[in-house]
Amino acid sequence: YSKYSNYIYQKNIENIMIYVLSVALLFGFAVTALPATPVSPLLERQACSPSSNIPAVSTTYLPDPFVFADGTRVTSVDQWSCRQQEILNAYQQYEFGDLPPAPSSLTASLSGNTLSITVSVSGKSSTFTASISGRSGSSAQPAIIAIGGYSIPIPSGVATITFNNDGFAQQNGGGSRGIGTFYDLHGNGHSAGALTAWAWGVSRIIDALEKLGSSATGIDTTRLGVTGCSRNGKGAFVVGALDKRIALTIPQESGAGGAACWRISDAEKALGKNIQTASQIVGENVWFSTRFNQWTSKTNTLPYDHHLLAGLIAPRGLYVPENVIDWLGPVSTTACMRAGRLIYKALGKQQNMGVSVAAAHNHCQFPSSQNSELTEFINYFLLKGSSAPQDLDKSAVSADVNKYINWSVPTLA
Ligand code: MCU
Repeated sequence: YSKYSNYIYQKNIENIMIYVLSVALLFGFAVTALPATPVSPLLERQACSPSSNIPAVSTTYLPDPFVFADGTRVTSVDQWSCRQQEILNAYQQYEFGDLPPAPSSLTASLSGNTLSITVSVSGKSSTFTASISGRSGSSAQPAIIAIGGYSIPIPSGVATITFNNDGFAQQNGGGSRGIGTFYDLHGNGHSAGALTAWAWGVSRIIDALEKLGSSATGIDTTRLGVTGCSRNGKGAFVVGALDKRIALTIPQESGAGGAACWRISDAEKALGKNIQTASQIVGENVWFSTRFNQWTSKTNTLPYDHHLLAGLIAPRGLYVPENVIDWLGPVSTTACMRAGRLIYKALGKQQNMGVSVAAAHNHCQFPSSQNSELTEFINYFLLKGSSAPQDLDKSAVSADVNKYINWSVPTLA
């Protein structure tokens, strides 16, 4: 018995020693295997932790871009980036629905001008395509991603990539919610409205281009623009806001849900204008999350407005061509985008955003009077010309931004 117990005792000691040794080894390994993470990004991440539950407010003024929901003021460019994350959270909470993260798997191939992208999300997989045109020459070119098509003149040297947004998320009246590739992947009850769904799809096009590389695609992904008109202009605006890889956003005649501010449009409606408002738009189509429905009759409670859609893009390139058609809300788009430009001003980059509300012309027929403005933006942001666009703030209607704001503009840069 004693021999046996001694044996067990010995074995126990051995086991304990093996255990201690392996823990020590594992620990040592783990310590040496730890990447030499620089402390600053970690601290930065800790420093920016915006709330994902932004409370409603009550103000007829466009909310102050430069104050966090907790009342802290934005005093630097870094803090602006953090405030942008908070604004993005608010947009998702009230209007867009959730923007899903990048998919777990993505494969891409290019055959002629057809880019095919297969994405998998939680075990579901789907393939969609985008068509590229206008590639020429041997070096990688900039490209403009066209949401459903484009109606601006695009110069040679700039390729176009057409995204079939309707196939990705339908926009065919109030009954078309939850249909298309996005909802096949994420479920037809997903909270994202069509604009957000499209933005997620365009991000996958950019992922695919990055993955294949510029020598295979002929596209330089550091010089991407996005455009679309009217409903697709709302889409272009949201794409630019949700993907920082877009260097130049050109939302054409986007009106309500794009360049117009909900509050100003409601005020204009109260003055008797035939203008599209939040209450009307949510019944017309499925551009937004159903989360937005409960706010449309009280837009003064939104903790953001669409000047902050421009703010999500700032200081990246943004050219906003609009039209004076009543339904688009020319006073609203003019004042709202002027408020957006104040954010660019605070960042010391006012010229990076141009507002141009042109005199009456057919909807989505880009007037030649705007050609030179567009050219300046494309030259600078996509063709890498050396001169920044001239300061651009033009409107065929008068709209005083100071009537709609009660905040001042800090100097952040
Ligand atoms: C300006 O964009 C929309 C507008 O929001 C809708 O109310 C209207 O039905 O269609 C416009 C549009 O997309 O025109 C092509």
